[in-house]
Amino acid sequence: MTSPSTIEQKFVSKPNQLGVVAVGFSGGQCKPGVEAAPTALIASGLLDQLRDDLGYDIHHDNAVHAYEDIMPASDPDHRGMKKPRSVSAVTQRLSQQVYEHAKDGKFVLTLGGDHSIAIGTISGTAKAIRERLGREMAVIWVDAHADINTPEMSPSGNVHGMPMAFLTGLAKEEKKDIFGWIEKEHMVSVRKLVYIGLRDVDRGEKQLLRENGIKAFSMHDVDKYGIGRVVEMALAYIGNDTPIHLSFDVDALDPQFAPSTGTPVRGGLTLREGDFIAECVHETGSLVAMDLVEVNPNLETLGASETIRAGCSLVRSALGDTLL
Ligand SMILES: [Mn+2]
Repeated sequence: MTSPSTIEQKFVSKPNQLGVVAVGFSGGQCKPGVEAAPTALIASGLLDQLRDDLGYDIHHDNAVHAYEDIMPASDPDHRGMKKPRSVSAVTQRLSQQVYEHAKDGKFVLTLGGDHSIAIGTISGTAKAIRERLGREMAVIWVDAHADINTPEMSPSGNVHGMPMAFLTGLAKEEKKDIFGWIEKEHMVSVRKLVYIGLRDVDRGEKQLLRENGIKAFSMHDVDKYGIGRVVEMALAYIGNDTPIHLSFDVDALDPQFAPSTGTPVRGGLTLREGDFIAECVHETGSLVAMDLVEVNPNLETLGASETIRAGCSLVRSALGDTLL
């Protein structure tokens, strides 16, 4: 029996239509395997559940995109960034794919892939929401990491640690084939960004968050206030008249619940706390898009299926599944 969400949706004109983009890309970091996540998530029944249990019409091209046709032949480091042209090309294409769904008034679900793909997803929804509704969108970034390093600040050079820097314009690049395609219309204001779950933030990032007054709830805040109050404060900060893009890195969850991910950090959210965030964001009626990233089914033989199950649960919760 299907039980669609009863929440009235404010910013998607076709609330029972779900655009899905499956991104099998791992070039924003160095560990192979994260490109296998969309196939694993879909094989475990995620899209069937969204259709059969939650009543969504799924718009998916039945492809897991690896974007091999647009990979540059040569991709030397630039400003310390690894594989800058590859990540740029993939995210530019992805931006267009997400934009097409969002422009049409559908929810957009993107299955990654490493977190660099958020450059594509968020730029795509931000542009579509500006055009369709004349509004700026907010981003809720649920993650152990802030992913807001500028190339010069980044200790690793992996672009999956930089997406929010490019999306807010804190990092800029002129070269069109290295994120120079990101225009104002693709960007998100630092005032519309909220973090939840942080616990492994680089020195430079801490300074950047402070200097720009970026709203961030770390695990310290979750411990202090409880997840209920944290989510309440996060949503109050965004306000109820702003479309929300939820970018969920599975490493926000404690490794106990999501062990199979590239950069696990102890002391994270429980699965229920993760689901709770997603449920509350759905309840706002303001959600327009969600990313699920950094599930890496190849890293842990034992923990892979658990991590995939956790990922599916987060997506279902964000799309309106309820416990009762
Ligand atoms: Mn991340």
